[in-house]
Amino acid sequence: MAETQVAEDPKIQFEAKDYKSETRPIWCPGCGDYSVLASLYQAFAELNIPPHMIAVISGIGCSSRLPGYVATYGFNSVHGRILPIATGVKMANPEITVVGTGGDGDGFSIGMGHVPHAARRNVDMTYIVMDNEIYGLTKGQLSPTAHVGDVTKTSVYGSVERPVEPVDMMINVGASFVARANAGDPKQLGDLIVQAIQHKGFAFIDALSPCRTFRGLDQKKFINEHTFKVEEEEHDPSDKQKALAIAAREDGISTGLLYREERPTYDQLYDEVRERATKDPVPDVQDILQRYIP
Ligand SMILES: Cc1ncc(C[n+]2csc(CCOP(=O)(O)OP(=O)(O)O)c2C)c(N)n1
Ligand code: SF4
Repeated sequence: MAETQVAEDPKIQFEAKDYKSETRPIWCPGCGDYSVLASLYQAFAELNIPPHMIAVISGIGCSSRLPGYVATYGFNSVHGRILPIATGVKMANPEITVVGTGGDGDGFSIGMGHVPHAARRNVDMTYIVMDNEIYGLTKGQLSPTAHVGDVTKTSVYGSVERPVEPVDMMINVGASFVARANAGDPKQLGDLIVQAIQHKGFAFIDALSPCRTFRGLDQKKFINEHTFKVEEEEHDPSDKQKALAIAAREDGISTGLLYREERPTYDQLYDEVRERATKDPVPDVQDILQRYIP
């Protein structure tokens, strides 16, 4: 299995600024996505991964602009298609550190069909959802992670829809690393991204990232006031039932590493298949055709 790549020359120590592209972010002032970007730079530097060994893949949305702001390989795909593209990149070159970054709408609405498959296959990648519970880029429509009663441009009398709970869902569909973070706490988020990239398998981080423009100041305040860290509760991330229980607690929003398990990754399993297949004799096409010719 491929190890996370570190700088080939041990004397080279990359710094956060080495991952900054020349494009300046155009997110609104106060958008939580700035913190996610800063934490990502920090995590890459801490792991000392050469920029040419990283691919950041996104869909469409404010949050999906992120690959343009990192000086690594990147791909800005169509709305909701982060995970199939990221899977392809990883399978084509398992040495690459693959990071998917996008919004809650991108991942859990139009892209939802891809989520369980990447998770159950245990594709070795990190998927960070910048969860603002709204569609930012298209100006404030209802997102699947919005709460019952939320007033948005498309739910003017309050949402009546039961929300998707990203963390519970990810544990249940087979993600082998599941975390939640307050984007406004770059230390916590940066540490979690480091652990997610080091994890061999599908690592998901629900980054609570306020949308200043369409959610106002209240969202940031709410996140800061209601989140608590699971480390403070001596949580055991290998216990699935406890992870689900702490994720569902109603007295606060748990953040930190909620669940982790070790199991073979998709590219590792495919390597084994490839090895077995190459040992088999190459079948003769004519022989095969003869079987179907009366
Ligand atoms: C196939 C398709 N459908 C719809 C759109 C319009 N669209 C672009 S971004 C977006 C939602 C963005 O919301 P989210 O993914 O939560 O990201 P945010 O902007 O909040 O970061 C939508 C519906 C599109 N670009 N392509
Ligand atoms: S609209 Fe919201 S999500 Fe988009 S850049 Fe502005 S604050 Fe961020």
